[in-house]
Amino acid sequence: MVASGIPVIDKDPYSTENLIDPYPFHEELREAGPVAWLEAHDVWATGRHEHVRDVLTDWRTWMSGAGVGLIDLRVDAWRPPSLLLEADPPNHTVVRSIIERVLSPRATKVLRERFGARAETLVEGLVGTGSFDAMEELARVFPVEAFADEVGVPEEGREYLLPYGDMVFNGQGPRNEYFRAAMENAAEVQEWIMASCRRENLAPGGFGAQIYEASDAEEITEQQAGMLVRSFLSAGLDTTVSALGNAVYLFATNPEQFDLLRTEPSLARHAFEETIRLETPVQVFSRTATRDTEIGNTRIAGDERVMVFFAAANRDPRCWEEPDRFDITRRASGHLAFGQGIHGCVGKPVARIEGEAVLGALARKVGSIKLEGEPERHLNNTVRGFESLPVAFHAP
Ligand code: OVV
Repeated sequence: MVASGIPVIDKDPYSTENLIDPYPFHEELREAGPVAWLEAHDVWATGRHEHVRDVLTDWRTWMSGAGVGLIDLRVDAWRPPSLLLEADPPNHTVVRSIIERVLSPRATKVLRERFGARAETLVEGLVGTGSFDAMEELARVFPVEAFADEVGVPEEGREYLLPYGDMVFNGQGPRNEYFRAAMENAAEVQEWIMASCRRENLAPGGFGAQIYEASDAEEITEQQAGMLVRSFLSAGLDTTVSALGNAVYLFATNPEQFDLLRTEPSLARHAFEETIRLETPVQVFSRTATRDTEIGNTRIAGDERVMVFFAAANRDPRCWEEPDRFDITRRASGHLAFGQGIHGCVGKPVARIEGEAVLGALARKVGSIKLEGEPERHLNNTVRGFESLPVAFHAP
């Protein structure tokens, strides 16, 4: 029940139609006002840049501990809640600072060379080979190999990583067909994930092992350390797979932007930011009100939930000129693809190095990117990306 004068939207953001093309819904949401009521799920939603940012930065009013998807984790959780994503200060602060230390720009600087070299080899092997699937041969390969190596995950069983990510991100949505399909093999997938997070299965020196060092120092328990390693495997794969695939697609369909990148490969880092602004991998997370509050002039009662559409904010015409245009020279900073505030993506230094490595390699090694067929979407309740992306990389 909503008071009169409050905008109500009847579209379901999780319908197949909306997952394929979410942008009409995002526009409707932004134009409805600062906040609207989503009838399909009895939840609030916000999509203007200003209000999305405000909600994300006010963690005292907008908690994460009830979950950041549609489902209230206090009553119904399909996995033990994350100590990082689904937590609030003061507990969140402790674990966040440990992960921040492990993934800081300083600590991850060494990855520039390692990821750069791997990306060049990978891309070189794809140039002039005719038509191939960029998801299969590039976007999924890089995180599952390069990132998982840095975490120190065993090689055997890595085929479980992406299905787990699919569970995690579908798990943020309603219990719809996508949720159910992802959870079909849940027990087996979770068993491998939990085993991979145990100390004895992590390679020495990796991000995972470094988390356990914090338990040696008694900052956290061993059990908490395992849960934090799980956060790497939850958040670090599907997100970057989506971003890399979306980048290849955007360059294939905007060849003048690829020419620009080729003449100026140092734009790679910037191009990655523009990619995730325009095609935002994590489209939406939610928050729950800790008290009666308001968004714009609309009253929100304590314990009510609001879906916070990063992807809608990233195309808000109040914030961006020609928001739907892929322009790797625009000032994309201020985009909310990494969120904002105390829960802003802690892995973004790593994500950015991966993006810069791959886009830099494309800039230096590929002459042109051609779409070779109709791309197929990978539909997920939270992550926007492709299942297959047939392209050819032509030699310069
Ligand atoms: C989907 C996601 C994002 C960030 C963190 C986590 C999950 C987690 O499990 O901690």
